[in-house]
Amino acid sequence: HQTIYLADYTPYGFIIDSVALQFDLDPHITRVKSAIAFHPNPEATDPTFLLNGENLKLISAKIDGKPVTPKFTAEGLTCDVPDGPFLWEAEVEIDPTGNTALEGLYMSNGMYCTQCEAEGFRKITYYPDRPDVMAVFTVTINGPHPVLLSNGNPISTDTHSAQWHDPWPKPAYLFALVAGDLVAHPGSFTTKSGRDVALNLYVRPGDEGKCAFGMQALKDSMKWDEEVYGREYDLDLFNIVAVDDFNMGAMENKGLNVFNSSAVLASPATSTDMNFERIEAIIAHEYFHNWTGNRITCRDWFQLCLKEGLTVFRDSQFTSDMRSAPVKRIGDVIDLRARQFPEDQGPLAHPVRPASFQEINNFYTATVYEKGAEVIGMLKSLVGDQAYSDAVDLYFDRHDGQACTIEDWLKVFEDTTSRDLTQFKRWYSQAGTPCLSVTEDWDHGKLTLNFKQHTPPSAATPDPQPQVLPIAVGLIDQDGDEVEPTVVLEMTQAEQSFVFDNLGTRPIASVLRGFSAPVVLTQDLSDADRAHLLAHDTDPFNRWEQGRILARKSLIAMILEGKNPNKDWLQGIRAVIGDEHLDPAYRALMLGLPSQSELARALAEDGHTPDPDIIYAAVETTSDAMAKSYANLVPTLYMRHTVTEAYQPNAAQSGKRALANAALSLLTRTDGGTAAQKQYDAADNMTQQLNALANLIRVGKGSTALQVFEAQWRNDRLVMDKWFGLQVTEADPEDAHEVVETLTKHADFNWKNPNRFRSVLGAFAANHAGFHHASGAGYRLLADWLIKLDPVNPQTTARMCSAFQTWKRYDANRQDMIKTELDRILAQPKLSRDTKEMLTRIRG
Ligand code: BAL
Ligand code: ZN
Repeated sequence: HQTIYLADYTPYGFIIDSVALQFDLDPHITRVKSAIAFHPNPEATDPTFLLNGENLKLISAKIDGKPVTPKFTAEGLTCDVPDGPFLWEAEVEIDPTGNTALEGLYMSNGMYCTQCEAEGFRKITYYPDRPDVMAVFTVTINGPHPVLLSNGNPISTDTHSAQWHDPWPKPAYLFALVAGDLVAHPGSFTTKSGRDVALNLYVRPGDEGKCAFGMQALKDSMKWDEEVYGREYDLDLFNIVAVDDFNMGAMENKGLNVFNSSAVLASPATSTDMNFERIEAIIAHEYFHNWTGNRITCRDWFQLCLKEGLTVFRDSQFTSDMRSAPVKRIGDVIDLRARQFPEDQGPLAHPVRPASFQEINNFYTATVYEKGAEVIGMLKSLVGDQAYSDAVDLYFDRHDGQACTIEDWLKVFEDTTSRDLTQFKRWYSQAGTPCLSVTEDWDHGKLTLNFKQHTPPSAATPDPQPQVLPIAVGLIDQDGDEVEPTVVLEMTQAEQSFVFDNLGTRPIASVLRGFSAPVVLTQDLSDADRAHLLAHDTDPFNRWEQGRILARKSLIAMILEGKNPNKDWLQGIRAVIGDEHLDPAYRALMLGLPSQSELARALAEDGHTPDPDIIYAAVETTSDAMAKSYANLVPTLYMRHTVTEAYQPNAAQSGKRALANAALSLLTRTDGGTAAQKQYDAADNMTQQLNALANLIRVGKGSTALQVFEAQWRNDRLVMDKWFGLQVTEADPEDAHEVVETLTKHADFNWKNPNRFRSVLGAFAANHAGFHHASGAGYRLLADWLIKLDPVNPQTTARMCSAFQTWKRYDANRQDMIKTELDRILAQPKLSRDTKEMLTRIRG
């Protein structure tokens, strides 16, 4: 397979004046007619006329009305064309039913839908399928379906035919078509300049009751983008469609967002608080793309973080404003450490803007998205809020309607702030998580913080250079008072010291407040100092972080030295969770423990070989110790925060439920499941029902509830995904692989549906000790399923290969068994480009 390099970019040889498409829909033989007006691009150096195409049957091709015979290439076709403007017309045949990869035009439960990002449009017709080719589309859809949708505004709708026009030039990846027997949940929004926008959420009949929350989230997003970024919506219509078979979470097609139904459908009875929050964030994310992605798009796919990093950053600002900012920040950091750090520290490490790829689908990663958002957060804290806002305004003014690069993005910051961002740009070009260490000198009222940074080399970045690090620091004195409020230190060198003067007694430094840079911090603080920060830090992130570090140290001492859980840590957490002045959601986070794979990473970082069984046992013992130590507080916490009013998915109620459910998990360890069974029987919402069920499974009393649950929800796909997933997540590691085997034989295990596949196999890869079972059964099982799925859906298969990315952490036996499985998959004839690239990189 061919490797594509950022350095090789050249502009396309032609500019498109207009695109007209006609679809005659048929489940097996859909005809697509295209009429595309081209003229030569004066800025291009290569005049070759290339159109991408994949799995297309060409019926006819004409240039200026005359039939032509194109030459087919690996990428599509090429053809001799006139010197000046010309009209390309083609007719192709495609098979939506046979399209199980879910890229291009495909069927999901009898409805037609599309997914074109990144390179799916070439499976619909011959076209220059690259983001820097932007065009105005007119689309005609013929088919016997009540609902026929495409981008933009409808210009005519008859029975069995609809015509759409999108006035905004767009790249092909933003094209969308949906057709089927759908019902609309309508809404409306008036923009700040008075434009009335019709809103619709289209769902399959039966799902009407799951639309209200998504619709409200859309309106909240539209309002927020006007208020915070000054961005208004730009069409008369905004449609969202829910689709059951979808590789990603959702897709920001212009005026016609297509959503994985799990990322939009919500009701109290079927969705958890976490589902509601995620749905609100994804709706916001896709909506915000209208400006950061659609109006201003990417020049090429190497620039993916230009739209994704920025849009993730924007959606996290939105969630922070809608809910609790500290809780959102802590959740984001937990997620970054769980998904991005392993990527950045293993064989898949790549820069936020990669320099090369084989299959772009493999670069929709936590690094591009989440680290990409962290980079923007750092930029904002370096330049300040006002300068950030000015720079972003300039970005919109200067680049509206263009396909841009990271250079364009950084330039607006340089132009508005006169800062030189040359060194900062390394955040886009270097892979790897910087390790930051800090030591202190104390001398008569003067505290010196001595920082060192170093990024481990990787295949992608063999010789990393120092990064620009915004390090937010505050000082807390021995009485627990803040003697120095947060300042942002700007570190640019490999080693650098910062001085705080005129201090009375020696304070404790609260470093990297708010997780101001995505680094691994080593700070030489005593446990007593950490406990002091846990009790008194004014920065909510760092307060939580100190608890987390103490928990991790306690767990690692148990794992390596067989010690008991640290009593001071238990005591410190107890004080926080019992403090009724604190937000319940925040207290629930305080009760969390580092994940088992995070512990494995920490051990490996310190040169130890992690043993998944011992890690599992240490976490269990610690949870038991918490349950015992907090035994006289837990029932009160549980009772006090159990919500009895009508269910609302808002932050206040969901925070209470999070704390009550964290308390229930501890309670179940001492009462054997009595309270969980009671909660299960009384639950009128999915948050309480599912949490009770998890606790029952954990204490071996889940079988009846699981049957009851299945009988109640067997006709609800999204709830059944939870039923499948929970059994795997909560399975005892010893028999997790057998649980998975059994579930994969269930009549409803429709493995071609990505949500269902992920609910079982994805959950399995996340059951750390179960997946890494010493027999290797877990590795074999996942490999079997990846081999089976690859010919059907390469994208979802490749995504799931990352379960193996940490393989070099483990012992020689496990490494050998994993290697055997990687090689077995790699030896499959006709392995997809997606999976092959992933496994080759992981294998190293
Ligand atoms: N653009 C792909 C889905 C998303 O990031 O919104
Ligand atoms: Zn996005």
